[in-house]
Amino acid sequence: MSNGLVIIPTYNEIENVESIIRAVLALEKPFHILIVDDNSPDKTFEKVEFLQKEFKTQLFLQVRKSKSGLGTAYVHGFKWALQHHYDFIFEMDADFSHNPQDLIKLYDACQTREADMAIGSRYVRGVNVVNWPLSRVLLSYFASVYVKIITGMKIHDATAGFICYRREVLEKINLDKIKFVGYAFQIEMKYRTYCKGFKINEVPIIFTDRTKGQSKMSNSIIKEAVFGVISLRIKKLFNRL
Ligand SMILES: Nc1nc2c(ncn2[C@@H]2O[C@H](COP(=O)(O)OP(=O)(O)OP(=O)(O)O)[C@@H](O)[C@H]2O)c(=O)[nH]1
Ligand SMILES: [Mg+2]
Repeated sequence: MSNGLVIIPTYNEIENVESIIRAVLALEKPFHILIVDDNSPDKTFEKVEFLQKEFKTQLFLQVRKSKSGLGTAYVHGFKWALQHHYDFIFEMDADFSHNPQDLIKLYDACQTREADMAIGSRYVRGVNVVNWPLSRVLLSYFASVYVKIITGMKIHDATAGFICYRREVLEKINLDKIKFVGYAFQIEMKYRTYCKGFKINEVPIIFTDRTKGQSKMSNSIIKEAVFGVISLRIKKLFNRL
């Protein structure tokens, strides 16, 4: 049994999925993994099913009918994690942008109760991003500045998707109300956690651009974030968060 579950949403990650699973399960801390796949056309889920024979008690899989966005994939995973009694629940990408070794740092921050939510942050000390085009770095960096101005949250990396939550946080947040799909989802989770008064810590990490597989970033994801932040702030004003 493990007290920590790493949720990894996947869509067409056939080139990454086996290595990321092996890298996480080789860590000295025995985490479990839940893959939430959206019926990937490249059959990522079949590779996971095959690996489940090797990692019977550590690797779990949920396959949804069709591509429905990263936000709802995580909400699905969070509910599964709570039902299965995990105390520490992680968000991580499949594409090795997040170094699996850093899971331990995030875990330690939450396990020692220093944090209820630990964020793997690119912008605590300068900008720690490897191989991203300047346009992506600027977009992501200024997105965080924008979020800080609108919401007042003092978080350097508001769109980060490498996170550890103590289960109490996910129990307190009404997961059925989460509707955002991309970057906005990451911002929304941080804002709801912040508004409930939980302790948020940023742990410095180095983020590396994916070398295999395709990005799912799109203009609609950016638009959702720009308007989403304003709508979150308005909801908060009317006490409807
Ligand atoms: N289940 C599911 N997973 C998704 C979906 N969209 C993205 N993902 C996964 O979410 C993680 C992050 O997606 P990325 O495409 O890497 O998005 P990003 O990190 O913003 O963009 P890049 O780093 O530029 O590729 C990856 O593991 C994706 O496979 C989706 O609609 N459903
Ligand atoms: Mg990525």
